[in-house]
Amino acid sequence: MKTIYSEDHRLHHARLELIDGTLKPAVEMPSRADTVLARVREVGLGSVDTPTRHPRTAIERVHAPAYVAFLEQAWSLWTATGRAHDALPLNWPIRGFRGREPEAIDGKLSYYSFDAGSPITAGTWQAAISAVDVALTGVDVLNAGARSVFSLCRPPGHHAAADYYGGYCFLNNAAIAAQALRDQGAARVAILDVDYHHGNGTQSIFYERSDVYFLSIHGDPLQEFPYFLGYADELGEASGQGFNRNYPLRWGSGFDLWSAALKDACKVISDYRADALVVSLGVDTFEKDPISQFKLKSPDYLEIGRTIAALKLPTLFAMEGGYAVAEIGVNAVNVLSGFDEAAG
Ligand code: SP5
Ligand code: ZN
Repeated sequence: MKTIYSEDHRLHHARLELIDGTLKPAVEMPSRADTVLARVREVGLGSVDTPTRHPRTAIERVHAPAYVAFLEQAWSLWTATGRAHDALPLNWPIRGFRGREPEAIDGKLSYYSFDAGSPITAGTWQAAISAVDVALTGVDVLNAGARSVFSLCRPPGHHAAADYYGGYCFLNNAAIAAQALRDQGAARVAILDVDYHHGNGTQSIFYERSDVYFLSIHGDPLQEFPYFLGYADELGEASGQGFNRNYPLRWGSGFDLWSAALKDACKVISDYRADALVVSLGVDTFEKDPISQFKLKSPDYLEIGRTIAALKLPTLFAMEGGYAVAEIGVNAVNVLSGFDEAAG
């Protein structure tokens, strides 16, 4: 399968993130994508292509224009107040607060985010739109007739909703790709999110729609970030009732429980008769992931790829999380190799 990759991911390079009550070197770092790309080349997965620029309208099919404009301007507004280090919000409008957008950049950061662990840097906007181009070029490859494509997106996207960022995500690459597939002819699209964390952004974007079915296997929100979404009883609302599925699993879960969830999810996707599949491919389910609590082993990722291939759908893999940098390449590419092997 072809890989789509842009060097522009490097422009997003956060120094520190707030985690565990302290500022630590950011785990979502450029070397993650380098390791995955190196492994793609090492195993000879297929050609590596540069993305083409796509119009901003494709982003605004998913994200609020005011939010996109905020992301574009955030760094210049932040530095205009005399700061040269990465930007982080500090507080949020919890119960009883007003929901009005502030004028001050510090207030805007709060207004458009849900966590203090996702720094905005000088190059975040450029990197984020390049990741969207990586995803949308993947859509072009599928529409040209390919069985599958790997969009090596960075920064990741699945925590980003229509008008807020968080969880290291700014623009929702997978959601934008799914919407583009719909706009270019697919009647029904399924998004299967296998990242360790719940894809709260993607879920919220499609929660009231029946044309995009979102399914996610992830750490139980009672125990794990993002805590406030991802329960099994979230089944969609309005027209989207019955078109959302969550598989929360407890800390310590291994591939037995995980693969049972995957098989159920694949049955749901098959019954939905999707025309195309987007996989939010996070490999932070790995046993040695530094911020996660599942116990998947490297060979398990081959099996995940084979199982997904059995759906026999045009499939776009969009890179999400995975922070065990030494193994992220082997694990992510194992999914793709397992898919290719089974797809023939
Ligand atoms: C795309 C993606 O995988 N985003 C993940 C963002 C997670 N950020 C916060 C994680 C906080 C979890 N607490 C870890 C405690 C480790 N001792
Ligand atoms: Zn994750």
